[in-house]
Amino acid sequence: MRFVLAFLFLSVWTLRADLPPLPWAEAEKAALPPGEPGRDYTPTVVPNGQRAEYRVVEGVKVFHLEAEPVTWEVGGGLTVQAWGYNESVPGPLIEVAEGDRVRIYVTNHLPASTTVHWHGVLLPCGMDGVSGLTQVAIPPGETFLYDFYFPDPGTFMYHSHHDTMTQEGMGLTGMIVVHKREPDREKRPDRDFAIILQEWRVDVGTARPNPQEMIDFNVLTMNGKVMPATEPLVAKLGEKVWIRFGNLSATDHHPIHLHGYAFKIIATDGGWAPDPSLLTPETTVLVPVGSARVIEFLADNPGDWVFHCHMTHHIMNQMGHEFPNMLGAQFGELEEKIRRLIPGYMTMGTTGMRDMTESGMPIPPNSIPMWGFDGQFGSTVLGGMANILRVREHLDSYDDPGPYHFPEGTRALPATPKQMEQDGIDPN
Ligand SMILES: [Cu+2]
Repeated sequence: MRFVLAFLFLSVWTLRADLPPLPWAEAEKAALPPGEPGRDYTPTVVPNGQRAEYRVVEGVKVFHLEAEPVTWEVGGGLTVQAWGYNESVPGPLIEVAEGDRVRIYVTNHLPASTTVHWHGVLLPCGMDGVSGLTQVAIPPGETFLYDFYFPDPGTFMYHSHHDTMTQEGMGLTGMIVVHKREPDREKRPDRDFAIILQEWRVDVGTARPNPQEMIDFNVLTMNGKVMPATEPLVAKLGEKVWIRFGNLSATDHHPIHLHGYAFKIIATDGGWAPDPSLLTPETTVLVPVGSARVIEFLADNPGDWVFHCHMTHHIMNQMGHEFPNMLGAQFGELEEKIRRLIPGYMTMGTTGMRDMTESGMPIPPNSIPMWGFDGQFGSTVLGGMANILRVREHLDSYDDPGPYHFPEGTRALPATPKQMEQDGIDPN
C-alpha cells in the first residue's frame, strides 16, 4: 500500500512540469543494482575504524545501527564511558555507491530516546531523523527503520538529532561515504581516507565525558583516538590521495594542517568543486563544525608527514588547563623544600610542556596529562588531534611501514664549526 501511494505521489509530482524533480527522482527511476566495492568504487580506508556491514535484500542494502553505551579507549590508558554505534566511537563508516537504496534499521540500546539524522543526504523529509519535527524519537529498546536512496556521490555524516548536545557530546556520530560509480580505476583515488574530528571534556581521573562543556575541551580525537593511538595513513609515491574530514565537535572548527604538501579542497558535504584545476592550493583545511571537507593531493613527496589541528591546544592531551604558568620560573632549592612537604612533588613546565611527557611522573589513574608521540628522534610534544601520513616509494602492503629512512644528507643535523665558519655564522 505504501509503495502504491509513493508511486501515485511521484506520478502526480512528475506530471506537474513546472515543478523541479525531487532530488532522488533520478536514482529512484534508474533503480541501479547495488554498487559493488572493487567493480564500482575503491573502498575508503577508515584509520582506527571500520565500515558498517550490510546485506543485500532484493537489491536494497540493509544496515543495522545499534546505538549503545560503549567503553572506549581513546589512547594511552584513557578509557571513556561513551555512547556509540555498533560498539564503536565514532560509529562505523556507512559506505555505499551513488544511486544505492538503503534500509537502515536503528536499534536504541541507550537509556535515553534517540534518532539518527543523515547529515547532508538529500532525502525525503520524513527520513531526516529530527525528533519531534519529522519523527517520534526512538524510545529505549525500540527499532526504527530509515528507507531512502543516496542520490549523489559525496561525503556526509550521521548523528543523533535528539538532545544533540548530550548525544553528540557522548559520541553518537559517524561518517557516510557515497562513492561515484566509476568503472575506470585510473579515475578513482588510489587512497581514500575518512576521519571524524571530535572534542571531549573528560576531567582527569574520570571516565564520563561531560557533554555540558562548551569551551574547554581536553581530549581531541581523530576517529575516536588521540595521537599516537591514531593509525598512520600510508600511501605509495605517485598515488592520488583523498582525505575526507568530518567535524562533529561541539564548538570548535579545526584547521587541519598537512606538512610537505599543497592540496586542493575538492568537496564539502554540500557537493563537489566544479573544476578542481581552478582551486587555490592549500596547506591547511578549515573543517567547520557540522561539515565535511575532502582534500586531494598527489603523493609526490616521500617521508613521514604530520598532519594536525593547528589550534595548538588541540594537540595537547588532557591538560588540566588549570595549572599555574611555570614558564621561565627558577625554582632551585625550592623544589626540594616543597618535596619535603609534598612527597613526589615535581615542578613542571618551566621550559615548556616537554617534561609533562616524561614517564615516571605521577599521573592520576585513567588520564593522559600529556603523553605525546615519540618519533625516531625523540619526543614530538604533540598529541591529541594529530596523525602521520607515511609516503613511501616501495610498499608491500598498506600496513604501517614504520619510521621513514631518511636518505643520507637530507636531514637537519647539528651545524659543524666548519659549516658555520664557511657561511659566516657566529653562534655567540
Ligand atoms: Cu582543533
